[in-house]
Amino acid sequence: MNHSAATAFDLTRIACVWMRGGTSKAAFFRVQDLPTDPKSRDRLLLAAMGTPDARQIDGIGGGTPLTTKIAIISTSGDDQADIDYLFGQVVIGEDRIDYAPTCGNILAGVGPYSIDQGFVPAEDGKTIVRIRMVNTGGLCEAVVQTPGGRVSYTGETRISGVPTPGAPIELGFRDIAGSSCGALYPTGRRLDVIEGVAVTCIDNGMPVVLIRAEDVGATGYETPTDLDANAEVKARVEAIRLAAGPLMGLGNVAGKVVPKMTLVSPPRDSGHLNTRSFIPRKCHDAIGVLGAASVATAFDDEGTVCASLATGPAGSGVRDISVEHPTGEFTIRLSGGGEGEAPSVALLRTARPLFEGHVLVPPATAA
Ligand code: NQM
Repeated sequence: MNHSAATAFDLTRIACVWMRGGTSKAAFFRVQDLPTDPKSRDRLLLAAMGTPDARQIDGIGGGTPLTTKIAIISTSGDDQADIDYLFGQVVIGEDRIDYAPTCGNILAGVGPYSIDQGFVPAEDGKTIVRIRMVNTGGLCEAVVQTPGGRVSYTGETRISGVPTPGAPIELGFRDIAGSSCGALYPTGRRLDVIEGVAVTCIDNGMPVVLIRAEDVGATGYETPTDLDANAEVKARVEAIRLAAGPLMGLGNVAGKVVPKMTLVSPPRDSGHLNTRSFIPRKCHDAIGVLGAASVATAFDDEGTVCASLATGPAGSGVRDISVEHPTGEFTIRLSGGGEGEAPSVALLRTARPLFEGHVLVPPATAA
């Protein structure tokens, strides 16, 4: 740990980069700058974010699940990866970090961060960073723009939910089916009835329960604010989630942030389906990356709750599934798969560092 001299002499300084990855934000740390003991590490990270205060007034956290995330980066010991990415979801209003899920949005920042920090040497043009998602064991190849051997963050790529364009970061995933549940369809079926409602439980990178919006009394086109305020819909969704958890092999999910819950409905624009996702107690302003991968996979398959929504692109070649969400759409590229096999997933994101320096915490929390 770096306890070097600071302007604020009685606070501990930890090197930190605050990054946007896709439509989320996280504090990025190098593993060597943090305590090795997980309890001490988490105490320090919670203090840095300012939690359990829900407003996070005494820390750098953003006060919402999408802006209170942590990424811990190290060199990988796995032959198939260059980098190990450990993700932490700070649970808003609580004194804990949930390491059960990974996060595909924050994953978009891992390639560029790893090059910037010297973990991976940059090529001239593009650099491929092979990332192991420690939380779930899945692998991802990130293609980062590195003209002249340096990461470029600027460009013309736009993603829904981010007002400014940036350099594209291509993410291609491997071995993500059953990431947390052990199987693509963890209940063994494409359709289950839980709490009297037809659902599809799927895990192609993220455990997700899909529900037709109308089946829980929603239209599926509400704003996230309206859904967050709708106690009846939220109670029905949470009851289904609590019952789905054990069926998906996730155990008691009362205190967990998985499975995510996605309401599906017919598309409104030119997409294939429309979504509203609870992550899991608050409605997402867009949709998670791996959440969208799981939703697209269910849409692409037969016999799921999506079957009645629309007809997807046919065939087993490359299919681009456009998932509509509250702030636009997210295209997920699927290839291969079928007959019980999960398709491969590829997609495009942008990311950039917003601030780099040191986060300061009271020394008692850094002991
Ligand atoms: O599903 C939010 C996000 C996420 C996770 C959440 C994500 C993913 O948008 O891979 O990106 O589902 O809690 O950051």
